[in-house]
Amino acid sequence: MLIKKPDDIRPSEITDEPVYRQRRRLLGAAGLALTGLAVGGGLLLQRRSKAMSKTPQTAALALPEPYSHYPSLPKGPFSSGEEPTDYTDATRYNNFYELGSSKEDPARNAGQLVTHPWSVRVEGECARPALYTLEDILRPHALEERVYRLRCVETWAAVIPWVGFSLGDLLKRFEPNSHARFVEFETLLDPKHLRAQRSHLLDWPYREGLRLDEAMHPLATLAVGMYGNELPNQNGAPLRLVVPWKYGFKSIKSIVAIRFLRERPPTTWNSLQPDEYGFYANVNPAVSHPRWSQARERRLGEWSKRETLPFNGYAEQVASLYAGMDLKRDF
Ligand SMILES: Nc1nc2c(c(=O)[nH]1)N[C@H]1C(S)=C(S)[C@@H](COP(=O)(O)O)O[C@H]1N2
Ligand SMILES: [Mo]
Repeated sequence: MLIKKPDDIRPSEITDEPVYRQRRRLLGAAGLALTGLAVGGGLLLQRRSKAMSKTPQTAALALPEPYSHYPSLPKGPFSSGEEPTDYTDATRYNNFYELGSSKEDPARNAGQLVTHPWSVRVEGECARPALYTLEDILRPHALEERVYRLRCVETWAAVIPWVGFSLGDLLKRFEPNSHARFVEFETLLDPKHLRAQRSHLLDWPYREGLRLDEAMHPLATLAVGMYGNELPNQNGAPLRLVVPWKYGFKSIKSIVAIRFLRERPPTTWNSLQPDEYGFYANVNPAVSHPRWSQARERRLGEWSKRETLPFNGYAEQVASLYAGMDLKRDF
């Protein structure tokens, strides 16, 4: 045979070292799955090993070593002491539909997201609406490392060391008035570069929203980085929301607009399928998604499932925000 079958090419010939090691790990785990130790991991496993095998040709942007940019930041409030998810997993297995709909697309297409220059439009019920440059937005805020659990509604989960600050500290600077009851966020609309936005995959731009009191909670974070570096494009550079007690789709990426509103805004996933994706989207093991139970979850890089905790383990901090609400109805 003149042509090598892909299987005959050793991964070390075609991949950089961290990817090679990662792939080895996945293949090792595949062995475990076949012996039945990782029941139910099939789909995730398949998707991930596919992602890894495509990585050599497709890793559009190289990532710096962890902690190259922010070598040591003070730990922020409520940081988890749990082991963070592998940096490679957190940056190669993503949801960011603007960069494609499969888990490996965002890393592969990361170069489509143009983040310089960046500005954020602030509008609505506040004293200081304006177009702010990213520098204006960030200047007064001291950055912290906030290690938070992330739980996707699809039942995969992670522990991410974010670099950021409290969303509420930024929102206060715009002086919301007494009519402001909700905050809406919008992602960049740029179909010229973000090719997926030329399709009707979602009703672009991606939109999310919070009640103002949720947004002011100190756990609600604006992130500019992770793992001691600036945010990789696939994770929502240059500025994204992190709401750790809610399903991941609330944590909107690459924010270009913040709007203070009197009424609850329509949001992307809730408008698309209101019976599947609630506006509140608080992590709740007792309320199943129509297609999957939310009782358990699987962390990236792990093969056994964990119990899902109410509010993703942040009930002590946030449950009081929902006092008197029926969380089965207002999910
Ligand atoms: N603009 C935008 N933001 C988004 C998404 C998206 O498709 N577009 N996906 C969401 C979903 S479903 C999840 S689980 C998280 C994933 O974040 P991560 O890829 O950094 O882990 O981003 C959220 N933010
Ligand atoms: Mo998600």
